[in-house]
Amino acid sequence: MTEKNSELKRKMKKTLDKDRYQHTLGVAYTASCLAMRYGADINDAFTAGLLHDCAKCIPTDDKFKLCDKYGIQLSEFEKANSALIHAKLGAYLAEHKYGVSDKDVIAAIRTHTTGEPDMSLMQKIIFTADFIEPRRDQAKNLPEIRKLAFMDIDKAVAKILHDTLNYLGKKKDSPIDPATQKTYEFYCTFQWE
Ligand code: DGI
Ligand code: FE
Ligand code: FE
Repeated sequence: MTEKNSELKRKMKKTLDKDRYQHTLGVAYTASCLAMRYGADINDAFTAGLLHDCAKCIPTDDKFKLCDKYGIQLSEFEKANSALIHAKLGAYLAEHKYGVSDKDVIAAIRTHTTGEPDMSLMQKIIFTADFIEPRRDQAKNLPEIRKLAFMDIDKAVAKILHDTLNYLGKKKDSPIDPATQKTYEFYCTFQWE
């Protein structure tokens, strides 16, 4: 592991709770494997995985204060659904607190929750790794999506979005972020079946 990544790993162990830290390691290693498969930079994928949830354990009040302080623009949806804020705030902290300069790594952190249309390989890797890392066990169709992720990442992204929209649609009090919907509309042309 690079010196920089070991340092970031130590920092994440300090700032995240135990479960979130274990999930973070799962995402970092899964993202590295996807990078091997698709020819992305392995160390960058590891960095993005390590930092993707770096803002997750900040109390909600503080998340709003920090976004205000740093001039991070939140959508109406994010203001009403604070669970989504950690993606944008995390991308900011990755750059300004943790010293990441790679724009693609920062973008991958920013879009890891909702995705966005026409993502780069690194963005798709983090979006997918977050969903399939070994400790995840709640989502339907995980075995199939895990296989698909290593066969055709666009199809995996499409299926993850499809299942997420389906799941949120059925759940009470879980409105769908227009950003997630837009991402699905872009990726649904990649048919997984
Ligand atoms: O941070 P993680 O738990 O690893 O996973 P995540 O970043 O994908 O999701 C964070 C939270 O955001 C999770 O509780 C699910 C929720 N979420 C993702 N997309 C949407 C959403 N919530 C709503 N209401 N609408 C969405 O479109
Ligand atoms: Fe997250
Ligand atoms: Fe995550």
